Amino acid sequence: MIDAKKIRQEFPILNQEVNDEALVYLDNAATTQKPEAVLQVIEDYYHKNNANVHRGVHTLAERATEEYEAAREKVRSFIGANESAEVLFTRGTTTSLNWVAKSYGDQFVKAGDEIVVTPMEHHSNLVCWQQLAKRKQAKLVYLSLTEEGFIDMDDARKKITDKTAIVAIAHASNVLGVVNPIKELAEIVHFHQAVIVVDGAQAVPHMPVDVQALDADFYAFSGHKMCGPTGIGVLYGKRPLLEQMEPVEFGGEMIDFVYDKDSTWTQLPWKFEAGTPNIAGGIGLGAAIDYLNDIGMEAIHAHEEKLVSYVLPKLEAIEGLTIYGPKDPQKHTAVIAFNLENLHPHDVATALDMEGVAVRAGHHCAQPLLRHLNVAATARASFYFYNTKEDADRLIEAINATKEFFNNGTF
Ligand code: C6P
Repeated sequence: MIDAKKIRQEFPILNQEVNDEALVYLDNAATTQKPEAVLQVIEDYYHKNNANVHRGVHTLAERATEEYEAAREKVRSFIGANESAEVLFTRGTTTSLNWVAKSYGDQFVKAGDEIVVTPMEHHSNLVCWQQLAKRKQAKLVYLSLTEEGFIDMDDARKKITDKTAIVAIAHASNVLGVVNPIKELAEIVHFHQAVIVVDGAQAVPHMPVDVQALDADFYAFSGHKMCGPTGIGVLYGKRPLLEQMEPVEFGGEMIDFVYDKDSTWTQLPWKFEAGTPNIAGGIGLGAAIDYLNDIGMEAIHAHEEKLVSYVLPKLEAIEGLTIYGPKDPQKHTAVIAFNLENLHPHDVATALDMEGVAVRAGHHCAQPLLRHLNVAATARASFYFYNTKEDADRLIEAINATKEFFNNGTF
């Protein structure tokens, strides 16, 4: 069991006041905070080992390379990949998904093929497929959602066909708080000889993920949403697919031989990683994985489930508050999008900030989903393992104070 009160002491940023109130950070779906242990590893790297990787023979270059490649191995083990060659470091989920669309998509998708997505996709897992469909005269097909926001699997079975080339889908939604049945979908997708690309940005930080058990062909996520630094992310791909694919970027690090008119590529995973990589970022992500492993992903998941079971009914009990996504706490991740009747979510988020409670408001980079929900924007509270029951209480109190303020003009 997690002692969140103790754990949060390890996050220096959480120990501050905002607008004269103790900070309650509930914007973890946007980015998470970083524990001292991760900050220390990054600082140590720059203090002691900074050098370029894979090139030098001197001691610092060897140390930097060793640390960076050790981080790749940590990622491999964390997501259950078969080998570290299948783990590509990228700038984040967005870059990872763009690489698949640009490389695999441009090579293997043909005119008339279908690319299947859902209305709940983040723009990062949608716009690159729209662009690919345009480049290739392929068709974008949307799966239907149930009332509560789950994928309608009967519809999925009808829409994923022999015409399907790619199914691109979020593992967990950044708005609805649903987890999609990736393994079940992968079976359908593979029956039709297509590939499944999974956007794991909101899943990997919050639950144990095993890419082989899911049978995902590609799986993308970001370091900054799991206690790591910004500017580093991962694209997992099955070796036979990555082997066939052309790199997206060209330059140093990724070549084997450079002739006057043409070049050959080095082996996986470096074939895709042109230029000096985000070395400190990779090492920082490795440290974040060590940190999460020490706590345990099962324990993190269980703690978040407990928080949701505690806070969701309290939110539901607030008059005039609408929650988007499933009402059953067992089926809802720790991302809770909501609106207050007659109030703009930006006003709600600003009022909550005055109470020291940080939430996000807007379209959450999911405009098609918000159109589907028939709203222009929502407020969104998103919890992580360092959030406490008291944080949840502060959210409820702040929402009630917000209602009071807008109704009666006083806090
Ligand atoms: N969602 C949010 O507040 P990047 O920016 O590349 O690290 O991650 C993009 C991304 C992709 N997929 C999903 C499901 C996501 O939630 C995100 C990032 C943040 O919801 C910032 S918009």
